[in-house]
Amino acid sequence: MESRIMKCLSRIALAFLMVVILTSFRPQTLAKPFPSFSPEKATFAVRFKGIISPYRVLGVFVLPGETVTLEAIGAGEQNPYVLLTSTSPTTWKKSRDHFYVVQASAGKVRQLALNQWQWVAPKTPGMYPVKIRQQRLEETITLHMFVLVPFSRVQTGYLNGYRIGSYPVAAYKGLPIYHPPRGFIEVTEKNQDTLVTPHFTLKQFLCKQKGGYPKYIVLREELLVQLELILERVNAKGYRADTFAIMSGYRTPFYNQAIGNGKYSRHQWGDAADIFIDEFPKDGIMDDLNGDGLINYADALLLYRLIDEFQEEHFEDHFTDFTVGGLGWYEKNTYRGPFVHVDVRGFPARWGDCKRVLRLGGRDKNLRGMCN
Ligand SMILES: [Ca+2]
Ligand SMILES: [Ca+2]
Ligand SMILES: [Zn+2]
Repeated sequence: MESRIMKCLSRIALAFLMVVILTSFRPQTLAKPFPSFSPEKATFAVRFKGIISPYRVLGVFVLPGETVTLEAIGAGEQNPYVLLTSTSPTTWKKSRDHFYVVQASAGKVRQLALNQWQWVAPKTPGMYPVKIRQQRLEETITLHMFVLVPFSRVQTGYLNGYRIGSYPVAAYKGLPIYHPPRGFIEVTEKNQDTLVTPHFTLKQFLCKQKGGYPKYIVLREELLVQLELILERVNAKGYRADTFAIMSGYRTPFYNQAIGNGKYSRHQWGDAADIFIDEFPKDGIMDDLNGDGLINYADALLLYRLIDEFQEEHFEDHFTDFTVGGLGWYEKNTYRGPFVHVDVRGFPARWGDCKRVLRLGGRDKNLRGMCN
């Protein structure tokens, strides 16, 4: 009797075990394949204002009437490129062959040489797309030319009703990058989703201060290129991300002061971003990058190290302008998760949130090395 019950029980147990085994070995074919990351680079690059960018889309910031020299480089100088300009993406003006023929409605274009043009920005602030097209390869780089509202339009700390505050009167160590910015990008509800690189929109850099549209921000092209380069690196290292979550991009001096930040914070000049990876899950805080079940300084430190390593490697090459700057990591607090600050101030600076981590009892061996 007892042995029959035992036999029956063991049969049930065996059946249960089979079910467990079968379900755990179920083929994973139902999972949606995750699309791989594309850096969205063209096979050529555009050079302007001393910046080189291969990205298919890039925001460029110019003053009303400013003259910019644009040059297509890289994919063989003999390849003829054409320049297309427009007031809106539906009214492209195009040249007949590699020589610019049609005068564009937005701004003035003059061909300087093969694959080199001079573009004079319109007088009215706004966004004017300019495309450089390689006819044979059918490849295009689109520059989103933002004509800025000049800095002189700020009156008693306000620009068109939006509070800016005041920039430091004395530049830090007399460095030109700490002079007040030349102008502001006008951000409206309509244009805020404009791409400034293939993986970042204007909206991501908005200051977190209260107030309606239009809002105004400052951005530097060097930061944009830097963020794309880091994003590509992060994906190459196996951390799949379509963009970075930007906790803080541009900050008006008014806002920067209100949150008690340093007088010379690079966020006020539009070349700093506080970033984290937020993909799995997309919940507004840093992901568990190192997979230890916790979301804390160690994940920020992992991202910090990826960027630091990348910047080290590129210190001497032509990306120098984009890769020399500030880098800092931060532990989470009551209000937000861990993150990394990155900027392109032009000289190196490194810091970490050691005090908070050590106070919380961090026992990371690497961390002790970093925090000595
Ligand atoms: Ca997350
Ligand atoms: Ca973690
Ligand atoms: Zn920051």
